[in-house]
Amino acid sequence: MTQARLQQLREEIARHDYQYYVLDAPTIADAEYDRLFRALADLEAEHPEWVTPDSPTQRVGGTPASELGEVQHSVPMLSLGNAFSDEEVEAFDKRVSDGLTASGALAAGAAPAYLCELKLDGLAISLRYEDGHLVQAATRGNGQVGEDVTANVRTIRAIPLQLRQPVPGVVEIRGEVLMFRQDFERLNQAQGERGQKLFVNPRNAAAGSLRQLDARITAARPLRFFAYGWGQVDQMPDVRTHSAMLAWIADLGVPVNDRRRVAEGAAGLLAYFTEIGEARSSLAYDIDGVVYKVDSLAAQRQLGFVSRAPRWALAHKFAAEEATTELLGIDVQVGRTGAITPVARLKPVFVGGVTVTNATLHNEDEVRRKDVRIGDTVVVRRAGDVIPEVVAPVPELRPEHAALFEMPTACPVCGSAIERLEGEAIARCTGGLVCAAQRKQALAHAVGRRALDIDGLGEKLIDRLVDLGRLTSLADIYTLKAEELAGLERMGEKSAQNLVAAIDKARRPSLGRLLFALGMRHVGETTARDIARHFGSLDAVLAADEHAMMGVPSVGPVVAAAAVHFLGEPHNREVLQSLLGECGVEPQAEAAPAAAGAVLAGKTFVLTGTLPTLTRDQAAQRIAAAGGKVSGSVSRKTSYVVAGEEAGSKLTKAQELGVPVLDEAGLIELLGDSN
Ligand code: I6G
Repeated sequence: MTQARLQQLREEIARHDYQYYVLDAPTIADAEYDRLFRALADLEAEHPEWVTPDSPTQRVGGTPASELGEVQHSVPMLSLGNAFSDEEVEAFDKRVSDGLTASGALAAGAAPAYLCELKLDGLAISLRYEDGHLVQAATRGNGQVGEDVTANVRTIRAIPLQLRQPVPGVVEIRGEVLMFRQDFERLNQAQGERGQKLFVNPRNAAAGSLRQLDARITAARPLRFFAYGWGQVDQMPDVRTHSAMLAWIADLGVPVNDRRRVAEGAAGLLAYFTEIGEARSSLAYDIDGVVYKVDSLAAQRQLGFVSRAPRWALAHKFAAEEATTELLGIDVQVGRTGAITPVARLKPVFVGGVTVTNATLHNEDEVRRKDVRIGDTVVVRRAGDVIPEVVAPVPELRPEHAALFEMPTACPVCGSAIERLEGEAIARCTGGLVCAAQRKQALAHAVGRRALDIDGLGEKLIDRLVDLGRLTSLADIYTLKAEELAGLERMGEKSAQNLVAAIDKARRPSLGRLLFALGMRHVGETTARDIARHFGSLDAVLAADEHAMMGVPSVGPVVAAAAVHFLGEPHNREVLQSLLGECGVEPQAEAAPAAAGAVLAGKTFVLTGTLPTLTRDQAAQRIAAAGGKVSGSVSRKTSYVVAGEEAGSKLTKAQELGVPVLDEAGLIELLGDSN
């Protein structure tokens, strides 16, 4: 009776592991699972003679090893050919279809079927089951001989100690051990709290955890596993395709990632690659690409191998997002508002599809927190269009001469003092517009699309004109002449004339655009427009004190103080006077908001990702009810992209084109109380 109860508990626990790790659909709470586990452990403590190696209580083994032993793989663990471009994928598909068509295995003109899978960023291992029992686990090693990590792998709850169906003889299952991102964050948090070393990324954490000599340490690490293939299988099931074989492996109780799919021809492969690329940031784990495999096992056999890689499979990789390189120095950069950002000067490294030589270190505290030192080897990340950043140093590679970063006390551009106010993370140059760096960026902001919209006056040209001493304030822009511009490097006569025409057009900006162009702290595009509408004229704006400024519906005390302070500065007053005087700038009254119910008239929106409360249909209906249009694709004409979670390529495109991006709250604010 008690032994029957013991067997029942083991089966119940194995079933819940299967529900959780393979089906991703747990049916009991963690506390209930723990209760079953404790009941089994108690029963086994009473009857040690009934304990078997397959029991879930026996995942963590005895004494630590002195080293990891070697394992000869019965079937070599292969590597995969790589592709980084569409053309390489097309060439792979052509090789496959030509090969199969020539032998008659594929009808002429037909597209081969491929199984597409994720390329998980983990560690390849091989699990050996004999008569359904896990007997050995080994890393890939050099493909022929790997390291024996059986004791460690037994602690991974996603990996069954016993298969769900009895399979006689040997079954070797191959796949990837990895750590989910959230588990990695939690592990690093705990490591930090205990004063232990932090891991650089989930892959390193998984690799470090798996290669422990003491399996008790591995047991405390949240590792996962997904199978993608097999080695020796004594009794193959009756399957004809790779996809059916993976379904069989999942039936045995071993997790197989459910993002796999069968696709046809190069077009199908590239569509899968795009789809996974868009979903990548919302996956729970890191991937570094996708893998395509000819689905028919007979076709795989026919295609065979070239050196140690199958001709029937291809890894299509994303441009690497992380790489290591040497930190040559740390410079500081001055932003538009004087913010000082430490910037890493790097030995050039190819990462995320481009060569990176600089990466942000955000601020002084971040440099300290990450303990990054000049001379270190550092991990650099460039994900999508995000500015490259230094993730962490590699402490093992730290040279003796590695030096700490010191925040300079004077601005490297203008020599003014750098100060950091109490409670602020950011140090600032106190030079204001005396500082050429701040001036350049203030001018670039002023001529931007959402401000004065002066086409042809890009950052490089502004830098040049500031360096020449030709631009000292916004007013100077309006005195630029075609003759002097045409004399500049890479500036033809025609471009110079076009630029002067664009400057002339910018003599009649709306008052809101002019206020936004001034670059007052806390005054964004919408606030600038609200102030313009509220006061009606620049004179009225200039006459306003803080109290009057707070009469603008969207303006609170912080914004009011900043705006009134800025507009009261003698230097800023002078610039405004020049603009209105000799520069001939005539700000135009801000158009009234569209009639109620049509606040979004003339605006085009693109929706992407999942919004927190509105469905896409609801959001589209509300936009339409407010007079706006919803379009499916992003172009320069798009007024706003509304992005939620898992937003994909549309968001990237919006960022590339400089189209404003709103979240749901931003959309609701824009809708106001129109509907
Ligand atoms: O290293 C690999 C990662 C993923 C693989 C692989 C895979 O499929 C999803 N498949 C094979 C056949 C091999 N390596 C050799």
